[in-house]
Amino acid sequence: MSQQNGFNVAVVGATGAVGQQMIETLVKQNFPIKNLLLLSSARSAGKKINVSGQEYTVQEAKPESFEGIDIALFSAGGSVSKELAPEAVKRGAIVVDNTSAFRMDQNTPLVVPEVNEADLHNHNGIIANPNCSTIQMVVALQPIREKFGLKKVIVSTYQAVSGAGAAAISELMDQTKAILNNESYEPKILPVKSDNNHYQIAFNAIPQIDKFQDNGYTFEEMKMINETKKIMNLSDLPVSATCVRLPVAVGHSESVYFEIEAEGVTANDIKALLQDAPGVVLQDDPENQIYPMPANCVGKNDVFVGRIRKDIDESRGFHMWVVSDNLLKGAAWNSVQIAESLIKLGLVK
Ligand code: L14
Repeated sequence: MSQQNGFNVAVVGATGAVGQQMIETLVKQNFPIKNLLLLSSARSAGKKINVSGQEYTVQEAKPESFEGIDIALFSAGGSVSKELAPEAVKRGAIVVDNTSAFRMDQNTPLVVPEVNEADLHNHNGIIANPNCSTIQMVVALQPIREKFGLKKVIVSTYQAVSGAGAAAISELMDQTKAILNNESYEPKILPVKSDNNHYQIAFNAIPQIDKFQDNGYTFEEMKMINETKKIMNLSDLPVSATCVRLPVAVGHSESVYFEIEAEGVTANDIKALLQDAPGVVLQDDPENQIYPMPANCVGKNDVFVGRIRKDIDESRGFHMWVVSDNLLKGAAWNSVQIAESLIKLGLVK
């Protein structure tokens, strides 16, 4: 995969669940790459990765690695981004960072191209890729906000284990097998690897994603709340979230309640709007049992929306069900899409 007039691209965290999808997405999108550099922590350095029939050796990410790099996609954890993203920028690269390290930083745009592509113009070298659950929700909310105004959002999520990385997928698989075979197992990763207690995820539901904050919300919930306001540029929008982990490998689902400003809007009006919305696929036909499900969204870039209906009591309230591949639109595809936008807008040196 080498195009003479392409860009030198680095993927940091190349061996991770998201990094793997970043590489696949670059290939699938036929991204204009001159040279591809695969970077990781020292632990994974030396691994070989096949990209379009060519073998790459993963190298340890160091400040000097970014010499000559035009675009760096980071997904190796917040501490790696905090340390190395500024080093990459110093050496002339533009960074798309898929960790929470810079998302709420005032000088860093937080971008979902369908919602706020123009914010890319304000970048200072780093563009933050939002949290996976937030991305798919704002893609569905933005067209509604533009046409009818948005007054309030309350979301409950049903999130796949792959958000917590490749090790969490293995934990779900191995634990499920163990339980079915009447063998013992010891949860080590979920709900949060670095937290004190680990719980069974197979045949379970865990109401904790990321660590608890002092206000009783988890960090994942606060990410959804704060990032939604920033991406949509609605600092006063009331948003609340409850984030739950399910024994699903890939694909986040969300039950979203929202209230609009306009009066007299019907569920069909919302459906008509989402039918033509960028990045959205409407799957809403209750009569024929058509609605989005994670198993059907795996490997697809779109955000799938269905179950759109009016609240029974609140005339300006609606409910919808939003599903997307958390590793793609929630992570790798949104990052590559940001990189494509940067090129289109002439923002890559
Ligand atoms: O903030 O464990 O980008 O599913 C989103 C997925 C943090 C971890 C982020 C998970 C991540 C989260």
